[in-house]
Amino acid sequence: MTQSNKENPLPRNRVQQIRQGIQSRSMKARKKVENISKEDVKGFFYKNAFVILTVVAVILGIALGFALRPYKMSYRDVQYFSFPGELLMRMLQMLVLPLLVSSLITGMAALDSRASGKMGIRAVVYYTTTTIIAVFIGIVMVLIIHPGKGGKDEFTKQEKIEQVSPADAFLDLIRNMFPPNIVQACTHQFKTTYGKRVVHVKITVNDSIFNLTNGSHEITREEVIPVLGTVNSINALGLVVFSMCFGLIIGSMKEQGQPLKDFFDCLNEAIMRLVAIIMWYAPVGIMFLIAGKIVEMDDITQMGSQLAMYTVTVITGLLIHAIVVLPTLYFIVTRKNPFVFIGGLLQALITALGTSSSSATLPITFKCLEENNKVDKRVTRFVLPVGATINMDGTALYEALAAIFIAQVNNMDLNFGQILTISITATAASIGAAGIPQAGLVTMVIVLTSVGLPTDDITLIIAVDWFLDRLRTTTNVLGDSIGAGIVEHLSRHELEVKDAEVGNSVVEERQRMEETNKLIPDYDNKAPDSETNM
Ligand code: 7O9
Repeated sequence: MTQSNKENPLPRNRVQQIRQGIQSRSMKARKKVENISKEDVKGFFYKNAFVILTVVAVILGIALGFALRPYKMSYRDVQYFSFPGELLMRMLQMLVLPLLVSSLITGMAALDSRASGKMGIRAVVYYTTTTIIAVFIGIVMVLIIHPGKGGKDEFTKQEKIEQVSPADAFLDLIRNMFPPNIVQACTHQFKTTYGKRVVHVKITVNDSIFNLTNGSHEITREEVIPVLGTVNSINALGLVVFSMCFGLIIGSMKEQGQPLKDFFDCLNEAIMRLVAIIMWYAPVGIMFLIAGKIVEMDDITQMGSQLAMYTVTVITGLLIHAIVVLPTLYFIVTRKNPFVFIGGLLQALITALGTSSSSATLPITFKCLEENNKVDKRVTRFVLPVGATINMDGTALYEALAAIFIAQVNNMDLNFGQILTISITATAASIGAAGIPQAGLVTMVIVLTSVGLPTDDITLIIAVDWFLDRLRTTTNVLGDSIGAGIVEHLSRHELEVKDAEVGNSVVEERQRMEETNKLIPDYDNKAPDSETNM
């Protein structure tokens, strides 16, 4: 056997065939490489210009930040230095209000109540599932890694944290859902503060034994009472509730509602074009935001080992959620490669990292999803603003994890019931964050008080909060975007049915008609029936 194989391993023509195959393949490959013209390279860079520029900006920002650290800039200088970054934040925030309102109204108006109801249920199921998974990951990570071992002897900072009553925060949330003045809702949120009231109490003393202090006395006592006030910040929850109802009604008004539909459609399109312009400035802004933060931060080498372990735990939890859970969920539902989808979102994710605000990132998230990932506009317009307001996976994971960490540093053992309470309050806190004024700390206080943990210990983790906030925000934005992809896939049948009935967007429709007109110069004279069917 072996001998015959050695003599004649393969017939001669087969060998030739293989040799030719290899030659032709290498020729093709060489041709392909030779054919990559300057235009192709240019095309690649042009198509991915934003992503490349943004990644370069992050690298430059980090390098610049660390290069400037030794100079120990004053607070004032750091503020001047970060000014270009501040400008980016202001520009993005400028667009959020008109974008939120116009996209929600058109998103709701484009669908009938049944289709939007189905889509809404899918979105809500997705939001709750991912938030619960996130909380679960946070709890498991903190229980496994146990970063709070050995008491809190390392910490010195202790400050007073403002106390809020969970009941008042909850009422504020509901109040904010129904703003009495829609113009005020664009600038203010309701917030309960606490005032003091002097109460006069009459006490009648009847001392019959010593007969010294007989008679009635009036005692004045101070009582803490809740006072309704406002704080300066956009009431996203109120605007979302109003815009959704308004859009739904316009949608059901048929022709009568058409002028308003066209108006908001046009407004939305105009804002998106402004976003396209601001995106050119984004890399510069991101670079200065990151560099400024690095210059400003405290010395990391002095961070206590517990705090370092805590940071590592949060990062691991967020990474598991963002790189394993969400992509797997996307793959299971759509059977498409989740990392291609995430690749299209890169710029939004980096902007979230730079700005640490998912609402400021919203305009870029829209652009990435609609243009790179080709997600249907009716879905993004509906799912993204709602997601930015109530879906915060990273925040939920973080709050549950932080609460248990604080219990660990206080050497408190939590039973199953307490852990369950923490998960429920952390989920609720992440959903309600946008409706609770100055949420960051307030929601944390609520989670801690729900199981009787000391709220002053929040100051222990404030030192690393600026950093972890950025990662949380990136996870939040990723969660919203993957949600849009999943909801689109699940709602494709309703969308197709709707497609057959009406066009997608007025502006697009008009563009499409103009293009058709260009292609067929005498369109008016002999437009076939089939082409006018839009
Ligand atoms: C993070 F819909 C919008 F875009 F108009 C909108 C506007 C405002 C949406 C949300 C908000 C808003 O106020 N959000 C908010 C979020 C308010 C308070 C706290 C948070 C939580 O923020 C996250 C965190 O700290 O974990 C994170 N920084 O996703 O922006």
